[in-house]
Amino acid sequence: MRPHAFLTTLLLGAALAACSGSQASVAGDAAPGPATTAAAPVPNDGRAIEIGADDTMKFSTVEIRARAGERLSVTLVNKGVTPKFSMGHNWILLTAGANTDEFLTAAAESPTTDYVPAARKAQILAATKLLGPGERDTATFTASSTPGRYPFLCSYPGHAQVGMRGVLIVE
Ligand SMILES: [Cu+2]
Repeated sequence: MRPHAFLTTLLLGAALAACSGSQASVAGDAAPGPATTAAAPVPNDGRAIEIGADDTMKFSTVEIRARAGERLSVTLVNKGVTPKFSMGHNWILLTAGANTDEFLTAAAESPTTDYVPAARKAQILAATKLLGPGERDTATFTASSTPGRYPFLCSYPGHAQVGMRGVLIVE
């Protein structure tokens, strides 16, 4: 009697373990959904430019040169490992006359829109999404027909201030 009860307990335990195991596997199967979507081909009919970003808060490219009216596809790749909530990166190209300091101040006050200030959207010429580690996103746009210097930056609070900024020079 006792050995039988013991065996039943063992089997019950095994069944529970199998059950929770299968639940974990279901959750695991669901997780790749968004990742698969993110890996889908992005529209990039412009000249491809890849910019890396990582936990050191630097863009791998801080100067881009383009012809007036040239089509560009800028892909930002977050090669860091720190979670997005404390180390997200984006790539935002602004108008030539934009005040970047004021833009960044407004961005820091816009956590609910991934640090993209809604009131200053008119100053944004192109932008990627805010990326977590391992993510990438492409912004395809046509460079201005007006030669000049167009600032770009990461609008995550504090990042542009320590160097995540650069310039698109349209010639
Ligand atoms: Cu950043």
